[in-house]
Order: sequence, then C-alpha cells, then structure tokens
Amino acid sequence: MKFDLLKKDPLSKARAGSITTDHGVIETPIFMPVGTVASVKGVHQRELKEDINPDIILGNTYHLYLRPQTEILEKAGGLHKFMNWDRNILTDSGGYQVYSLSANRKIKEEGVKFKSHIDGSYHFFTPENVMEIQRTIGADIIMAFDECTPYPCDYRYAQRSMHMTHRWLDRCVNHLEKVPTKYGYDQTFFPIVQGSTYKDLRRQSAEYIANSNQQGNAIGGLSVGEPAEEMYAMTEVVCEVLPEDKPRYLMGVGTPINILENIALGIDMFDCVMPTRNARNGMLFTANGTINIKNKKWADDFSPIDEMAITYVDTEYTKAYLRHLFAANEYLGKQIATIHNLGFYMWLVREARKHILAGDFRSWKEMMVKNMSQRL
Ligand code: PRF
Repeated sequence: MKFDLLKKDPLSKARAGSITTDHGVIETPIFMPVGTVASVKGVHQRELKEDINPDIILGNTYHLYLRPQTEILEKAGGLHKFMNWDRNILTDSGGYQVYSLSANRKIKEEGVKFKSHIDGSYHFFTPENVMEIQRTIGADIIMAFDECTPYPCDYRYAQRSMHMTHRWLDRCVNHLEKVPTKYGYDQTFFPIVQGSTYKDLRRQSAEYIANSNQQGNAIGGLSVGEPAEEMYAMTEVVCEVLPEDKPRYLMGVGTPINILENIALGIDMFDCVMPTRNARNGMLFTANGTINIKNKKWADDFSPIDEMAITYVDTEYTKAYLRHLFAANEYLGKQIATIHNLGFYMWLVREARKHILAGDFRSWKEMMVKNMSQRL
C-alpha cells in the first residue's frame, strides 16, 4: 500500500491524499459504505459501482465468520470473488461487533468468548485467530483486534482496557508475520487507538499505535454515545500524535456534520451504517438538511427527491412516490433511499476533497455544516 499526501488545507488540519493498493486507488478523504455480510444492504454491486462509485467498501469479520463462515469464503477464493467486487475492501476485526451484538461475551487477556447472535453457539476470538480469519476473508485493509470501551467508561477500566488493546496489537503483529496472504495480493494492517474520552489515555494510546509503525492508523472507541464535542476533542489530541504521512481512519463515524468536522481535524477515512440504516427508516440526508420521508407533508409533494441530482434516483422519483413506498412498506422505498443516502455521502467527501485541493475547505465546511443542520 502507498499513501500520497497531496495537499493540506491552510486554515484547518484537513488533507487530501490517495491510497494505492492492489485493488486500485482510494482518493481521500473517503467514506466507505458498510457491507457487513458481503452485501451493502439493498444495493446491487452494479448500482454500487456505477451509481454510487466508492473506491472501497467495508465488511465485518464477526458477521462473515459466523455466516457464510470462513471456509466458504476460502473456497470462493476470498470475499472479492465471493461477492463480485473487484475494488478495495476493508474488514473490521470484530473488536466492536463482539461487544455490541453478541450476548454473554467474556473478555479475558487471552481473547473474547461470545455467543452468536444468529444461533446462540459459542465462539472464541483471539488476536491470533482474528488475523487468520482476516487473511482468509482477504480484504485489502485489515484491522487489529481491540476492545471498544462503552460510554461512559470509568478511568481505571478505560486505562486497563487500553493496555490490553496494546498487548493484543503486539500479538496481532507477531501472528500476521507467520500467516501468509492467500490470494496473491497484499493486505495492509491498521492498529486502533483506544482510551475512551480521556485525553491523557488517548495521547498515550496514539503514541503506542504510532510506534507500532504500521502503514495506516485507526481511531476506535468514539461515536459510542458521547457528545460530539468530546469526540472532536479526542480526534484532535490523537491526530496531533499520529504521523502525518499515513492515512487516519475514524471508525464508525458518523453524521454528515461529524464527517466534515473530523476531516477538518485531519481524518482521511470513515465508515458508518448511518446512510444505509437510516435510509431503511425513511431518513434522507441532503445538502440542506435531513428529511423524514414518512412525514405526511410529503404526501403530495411531486418535486424530485433531491434537486441536486447526485444519483439517478434523485430525479427519477418524486418525494410523494417515495413517501408512498414507505407507507406501503415496499422494498423499493428502502432501496431508493439507500442509493440516495450513499450517493449523498460520497458526494460530500468528494466535494470536501475538491475544496481541500482548491484551498477553500474551511469556509465551505462552515457553510455546509450550517445548511445540513436543518430539518426539512
Ligand atoms: N473498534 C473496532 N471497530 C469499530 C469501533 C472500535 O472501537 C468503532 C467505534 N465507533 C466502530 N467500529 N474494531
């Protein structure tokens, strides 16, 4: 993997760059649509590629390990072939899903025992076996196995957990060296900063992660219920420590406003279920704010979904029609809303990149944050 830093914004910490892997170029800042179980929910791979056009999508180790299971992915020749996606993929390690989804999890130094949310069976994740699973899934970027602390989290727990995440990182790195890649292309490994909402722990964790000297770095444990101001304060502290010449990935963030504010603090990569999950509940993101399409007020509004016409659905269908699909609980409503929201998120990060390259990112960001705060 190669990272080229192309331009730094003069009035903020925002950067524009590009990551090159064996599956192509990723222009940063980037948003990665979430394809948890080898599918971006409701979107054909053809639409994803041609209409939404991301350079990279995200998959989840936890889900793929449980279903279809690692063995099937290996027989398929890896996740890219299995799902027919020839661009970049990043897999999260399960370090978050194990805590948020499974029941009866037990965290020990050795690893985490958890109960499947699908059939109740018991499994054990360790830093070592999670690296092996991610080798077999075959994503281009793979993540360290960490513990994502909840919010709020008392200082002593956060400190102990952070140290365990650091020891797990060393075990991931040692084990990865012993397990070769499987499908003839490279895999890049990102470690994850933790430390809850404590600045001193965040600084300490960022130093540990930076010293591990990997090709990119991630920040976890944020956007777990803390106020946005606290998240930004943590991002700021961590970005001061993480090296400038490597990509920085803020995991599981966030709203369109969160994304722009964190770009301004020096983040290059994002993923979040928000555009896809909220679409399925009838929430549309636009440059002028959010729309609840289920609202009665749209029942006879025959204007296009979004005048900006970022993706074809925006002008192909009216608000009244989309509202009707939601009222009738038609699959198509969720599909249309998902394509719209993902198209909007991709537009947002591409515009951010354009403005960073043009040198006027900060004023554009401030205008956008104001406009996007509205409810339509
Ligand atoms: N760790 C991992 N994945 C994550 C997170 C984390 O802390 C978060 C927190 N927002 C989202 N996804 N491994």
